[in-house]
Amino acid sequence: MSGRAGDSPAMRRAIEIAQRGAGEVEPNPRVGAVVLKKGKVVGEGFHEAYGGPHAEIGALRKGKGDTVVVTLEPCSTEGKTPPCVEALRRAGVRRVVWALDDPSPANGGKAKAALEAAGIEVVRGVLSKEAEPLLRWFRRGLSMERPWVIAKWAMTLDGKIGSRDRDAKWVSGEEAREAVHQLRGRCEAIVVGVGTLLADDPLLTPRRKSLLPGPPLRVVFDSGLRTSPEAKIFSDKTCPVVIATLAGADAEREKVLRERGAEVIRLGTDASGGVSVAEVLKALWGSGVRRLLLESGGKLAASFFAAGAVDQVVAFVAPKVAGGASAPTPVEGTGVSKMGEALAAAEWFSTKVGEDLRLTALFPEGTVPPAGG
Ligand code: AOF
Ligand code: ZN
Repeated sequence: MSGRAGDSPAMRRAIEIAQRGAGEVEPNPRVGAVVLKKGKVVGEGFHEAYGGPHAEIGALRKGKGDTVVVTLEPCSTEGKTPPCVEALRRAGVRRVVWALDDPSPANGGKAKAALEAAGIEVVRGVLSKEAEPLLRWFRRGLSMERPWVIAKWAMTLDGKIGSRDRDAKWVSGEEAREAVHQLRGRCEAIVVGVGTLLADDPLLTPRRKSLLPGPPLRVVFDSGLRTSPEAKIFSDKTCPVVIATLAGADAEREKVLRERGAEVIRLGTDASGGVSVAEVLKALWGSGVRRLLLESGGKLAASFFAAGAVDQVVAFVAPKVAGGASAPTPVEGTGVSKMGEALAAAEWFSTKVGEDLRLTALFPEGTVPPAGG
């Protein structure tokens, strides 16, 4: 039941490597794990991607030992991956040490009894204060009862998502576009507005193997049911199409789109007369969508920001300048009147993807423009 001298240094290391999942795992927790054999580190792992293997599994793949030190209580139920408690037992681990109990109703407080029943010693609460920031966005995700929303765009160095003629093929390079396919495979829904659908006619499927059990939903915000029955999205039957429209939309057009395989849902309006972002998110949450990728133009993105519904931005920045006062930008709408009112990220980081920069920002709950602005 008691801690050992090596537990704290190993936990410090687990906390450090857990942070490498930042921007990749939300709203899942950032989790790091270290495997010890007779006090020596033989394996390390972290939760690398939403839907991907958990930290303990990655660490045990690197090396087998007698003790696993992990930042979070291991999961004991089957999620997107099999339960870690079971994997720890099968790996012959004798002691499991963790910092924080899992705050989720599914897994919280269940591991201790399960591990002890298998004869495994459990130590809880090691460096819990230091590990707490790893759960910041996870706790937020658990409390908000709507999907985690990632707004993604590709822009030029001068902040344009297309030319003055709205030509957007291509702003970013091939590697960045590849990264977007990967991101699509790590979200349960991909969202666009009908404007983007008509202009670009995207397929919106992940062209890479997904980490998730099912295909993502493709969701179109379309208040006037302008979606063309000939749109490319209907040529792929593997990812369902959901069209979110308003109560008064044309019944005949709905029938045509249904015949093409779409599910049409009728919802209320937001302040600007479009389909309510909050209502769409509520409906998608009800169908099990936990993480959503918004690939819209600036108008719909502005509606999401105005609804306080953007948790993360993934922006690819290409080293080129398009210019043009009328060229489209990622977030339109009214915007703030004073720079001091701009929505500030709580965390952000950058990586190089091919020629482009990938910027990831995580946002506290907040709106653009601020309420009444
Ligand atoms: C662990 N180790 O590395 C993580 C855990 O979305 P899923 O199916 O991957 O499951 C996520 C749930 O598992 C999450 O809600 C949390 O309870 C736990 N996360 N658990 O043992 C990990 N990421
Ligand atoms: Zn797990």
